[in-house]
Amino acid sequence: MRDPDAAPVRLADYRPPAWTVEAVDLVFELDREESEVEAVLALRCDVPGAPLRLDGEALALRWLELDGRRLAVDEFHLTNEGLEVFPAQGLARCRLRSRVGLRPAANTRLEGLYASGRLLLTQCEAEGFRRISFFIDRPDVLARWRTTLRAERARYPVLLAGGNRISERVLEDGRHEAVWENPHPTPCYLFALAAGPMARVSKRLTGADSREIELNVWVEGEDPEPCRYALGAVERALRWDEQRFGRCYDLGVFNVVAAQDFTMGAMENKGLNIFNARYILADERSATDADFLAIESVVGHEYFHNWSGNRVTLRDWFQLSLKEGLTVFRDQEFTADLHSRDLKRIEDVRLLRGRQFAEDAGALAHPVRPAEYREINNFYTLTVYEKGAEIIRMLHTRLGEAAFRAGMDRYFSEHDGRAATLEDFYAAHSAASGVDCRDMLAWYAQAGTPVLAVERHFDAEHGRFELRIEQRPPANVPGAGPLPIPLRFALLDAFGHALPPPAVHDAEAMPGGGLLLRHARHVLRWEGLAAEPLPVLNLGFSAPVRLELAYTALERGRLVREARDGFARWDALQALALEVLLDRAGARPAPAPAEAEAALFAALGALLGDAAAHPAFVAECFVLPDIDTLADAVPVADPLALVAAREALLERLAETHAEALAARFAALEAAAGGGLADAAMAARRLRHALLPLITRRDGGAAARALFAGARGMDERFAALRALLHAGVEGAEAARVRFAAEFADDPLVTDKWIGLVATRPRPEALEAVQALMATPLWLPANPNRVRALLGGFARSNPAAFHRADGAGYRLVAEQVALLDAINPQVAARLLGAFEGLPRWAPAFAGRARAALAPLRQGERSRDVAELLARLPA
Ligand code: B3K
Ligand code: ZN
Repeated sequence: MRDPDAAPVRLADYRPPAWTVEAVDLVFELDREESEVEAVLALRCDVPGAPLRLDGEALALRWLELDGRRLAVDEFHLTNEGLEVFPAQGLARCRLRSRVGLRPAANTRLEGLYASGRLLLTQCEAEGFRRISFFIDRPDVLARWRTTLRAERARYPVLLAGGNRISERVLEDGRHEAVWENPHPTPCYLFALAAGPMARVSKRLTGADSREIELNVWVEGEDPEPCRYALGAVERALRWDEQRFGRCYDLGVFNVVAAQDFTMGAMENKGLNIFNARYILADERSATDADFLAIESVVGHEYFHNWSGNRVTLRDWFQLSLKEGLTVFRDQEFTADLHSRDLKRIEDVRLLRGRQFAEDAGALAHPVRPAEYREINNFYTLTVYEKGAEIIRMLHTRLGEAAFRAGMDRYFSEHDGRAATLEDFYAAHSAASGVDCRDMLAWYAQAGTPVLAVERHFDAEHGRFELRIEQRPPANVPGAGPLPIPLRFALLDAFGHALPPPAVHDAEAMPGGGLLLRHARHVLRWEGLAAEPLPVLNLGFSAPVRLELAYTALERGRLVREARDGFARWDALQALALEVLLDRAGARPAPAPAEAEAALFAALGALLGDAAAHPAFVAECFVLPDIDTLADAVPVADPLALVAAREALLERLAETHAEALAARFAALEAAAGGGLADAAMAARRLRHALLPLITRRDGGAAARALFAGARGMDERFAALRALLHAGVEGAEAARVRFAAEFADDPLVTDKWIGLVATRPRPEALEAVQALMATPLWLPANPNRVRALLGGFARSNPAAFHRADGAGYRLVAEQVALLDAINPQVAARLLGAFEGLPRWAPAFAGRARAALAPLRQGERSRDVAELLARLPA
């Protein structure tokens, strides 16, 4: 085990590798109890005289050979973290052969080689390969890979590794062998294998560059049909990347494997993606619409990594957002192009404002490119992913699609087969566009969300209108300087028409419209206006900032009705709801709360009655800001007061529009039965957004009827949620029936468990504890932990923040237990405390007390690092 107190890794200390691995030849003798790995590394020394050091953890070294000679024990030095080979020093090249033993079945960290069901799988990113073989485990060591897998044929009939399969044969004693070769220079974090009894769905196609490609999606067992939707998503992703980014697939086969035990969502290993089963397996009987959309998006994300991450990889882990932010941007565009751009933007901004802003303002805030880390796995965060994607989106907004595409082409061709930095990326874009956009790098260096405070001035006499914009540093990073902000905006005249851009300004015009603000202060001036216009700022959320601009309730109502794009209309509605909720919670007084509530209800009522309004858009409008978003909007939050205010507002909304809610729900019944077509999904989205409101008034009648007559999982699950969360008659009976029907499906079991954990009542805590005392509690299965404890800690503020502190204690105790099983899962859960510095003192005090015992025992590096950042 590495020392949790060891000095942090610093970006400033980066040095190119002294030794590199040019080629790797691996031979695995696979077995779930005891596997053996023989590795031959062709090594080259680039810094004459440098010692040869290899990373290695939890490996049972059998022997070492250097250039064909077995090494004596005094010829190398072995520690918990790796190996130094003394006779290699001074050599320009050498071949190191090692043999190690591994115990996959005992590997509950799910890092390195591990067992899941009857499968053997690997997970190497970020630093898992060192748990498979001694290696120079860093992303800037790119090698060519040959992997031989040998195993008992009956137990491991399918043997997959990265790259193309070049041979297979039957061995003696019931064993067989497959050999795979990956010709592209690839770092070890992208290595993968999968072995075991698996079935596949498959499709052959011809790439845009005429390459013949076989796509396979595999799952344990005999029935591959639930992989069919994912296979379609792979094909859509492949075609989209060809068309939108001109990127072709580069091997003869693309394999995807679904795993029931997987720490994250999925992993983009070269030619062999390994996925959490929840992002592969789906049919209408067992998956919701949100599941299908998430599958398509994650499949796209991992596929897109083949260029943004794999063909061009990272120089070091500090550059993580170079692949993650960029690839999130690419998957967001994929979904927007295939479905609805407005809706995708709304969803992404909701996540960003609810969760990333909170992360960036909390105890665990960090820059998109942190300056140091102890455990890199702690930095796979919303900040690195989602804020990272926003920075790429700002670049896209600034340059426009054509110049952005030219910059991407240049980046990919200049760095193909290499390890790159963020500087390389912005240099490629600057060179291709002729616009020096390297100033965007400042966004990566500074934590926190900048504020844009805007004042309006109208001089009626001269028809002059001014927007005075001040960029303020994030509250938690007081000294920060101004960042480049691409601002899109519009002014509406009295008739709702958009006015031309400002006549006078001191900012830089962007090709696609809008202005690039570079300074702390800007003034935009319009002349010759007949009446005061209504400005809409940060259109499409063109920059990830907090906008402070005071509107009256009437003006916000106008924006909901008159703004041009769906995002701006939704955003105005959210702002109205936020104002009402914060006022009602006593968190931030509104100038005219009754008017604001009236405007909110009027706008929602109008949307409900507007048969022409897109149902999915209306659904988004009915999803009011969540507690994270509310808490993030005030310097100190009382979570339970926010919960109460939100509950009360939903009650009044349900009452005010009772008839219209029921009418719209009924009117969409036929449309909602149309399978997976976008129109049917939209109808269900709206019906299921309205159902919880309807359930507040009808005692659960509509939800019970929907549950009984459900035409698929989306309806069935929406009905169950409405029933369970409201705790109405029939709720428990429905849960029991649902649980029994899907008892052998772990993913659907996670779904109902998640509902129990998120029931917005303090007693949800006892329900969670009760489940933990049953065989359904599987602490070594990350999906189950996330469903039960993740759902409780992150999505049930009413129970997590319980006034007796029991919610905090439950989570803290479980972090300690889970840390011994899977540190990444434990550390994720601990993240639920990130908001602690901004919780009202009574809550913060109880949370600190709950965390205190955790600070006593021995902890993983993952958990220790986060604990050190949470206030004691
Ligand atoms: N790159 C992986 C995440 C690996 C996480 C390691 N702790 C999945 C993804 O972002 O595509
Ligand atoms: Zn990714």
